[in-house]
Amino acid sequence: MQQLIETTASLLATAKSVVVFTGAGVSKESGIPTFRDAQEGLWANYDPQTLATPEGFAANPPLVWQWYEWRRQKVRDVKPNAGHIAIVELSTKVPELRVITQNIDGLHARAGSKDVLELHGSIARHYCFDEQHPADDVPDGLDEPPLCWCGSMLRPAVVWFGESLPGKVLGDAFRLSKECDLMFVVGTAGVVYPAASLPYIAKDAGAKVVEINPEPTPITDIADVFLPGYSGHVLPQIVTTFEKITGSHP
Ligand code: BJW
Repeated sequence: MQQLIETTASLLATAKSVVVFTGAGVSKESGIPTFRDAQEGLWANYDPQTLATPEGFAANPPLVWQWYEWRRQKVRDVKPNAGHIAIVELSTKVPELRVITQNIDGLHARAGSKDVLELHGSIARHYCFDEQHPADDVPDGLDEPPLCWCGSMLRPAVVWFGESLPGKVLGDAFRLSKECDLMFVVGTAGVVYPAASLPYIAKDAGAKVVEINPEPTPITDIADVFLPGYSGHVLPQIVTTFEKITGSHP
């Protein structure tokens, strides 16, 4: 493993433009269940792939609203972990680093990452189901969706299956993936599209791909380096090794 970390640190030492593409695994060590794990307790009998659809919301608005309230509460109660913080540290040591995340939890920004591209929206914001009017200051703890001024139900500002990703964010993510020379793929199962296409775009354009995940994924096949492990453990080791080989101790 140390050899793989050293190889990764050497790639970083020559990289001019780095993208860190993350999924639910990067927040796991903060105590946020991964998307596929988000079926704890009360939610054990529900399929997240059904809850996270416009059809699921239309069929049972209070159920989907309460699932997101439960997750919003969890997000509020936790802190960024060593993995999120290591990404911020790395951003101070390379010419350019951007975070592209599928996560809706806002933990990269809370750790200090700037200009994070949130492909799947944010659990902290809301808009209405029918007209997409944004809504501020939605109270906590409601059992069912409150109504917008137009009468439509409010919903979380996240991207559900079958919905389009925000166009500008997705366009920027495609561009950065084409232009980077090193992409880290951290804590994603790599099966939800179009997000999962980003590592392939980077690879096809000539970037090196480093994957961090305790389990192999479809992306492992194209990874130049696969680091099996937890991001909160592996990312800080990369920072320390990078500092050693470049003499860039703080
Ligand atoms: C650790 C760890 C630790 C654990 N450290 N790692 C092309 C082909 C096939 C299908 C499609 C396609 N293009 C579009 C589609 C349809 C669909 C899709 O992709 N379906 C697939 C399931 C097949 N995509 C869409 O519908 C998208 N819209 C779209 O494309 O519109 C146009 C269109 C529509 C319909 C047809 C065609 C075109 C929208 C996708 C929106 C996804 N939204 C969600 C919900 C957001 C809100 C919420 O969170 O509730 O986003 S789904 C869910 O998956 C969530 C996540 O962001 C996303 C990715 O999940 P992620 O991050 O990979 O998490 P997990 O839980 O799956 O995996 C965790 C990983 O971490 C694991 O690998 C662990 O091993 C690892 N891990 N601990 C590091 N400590």
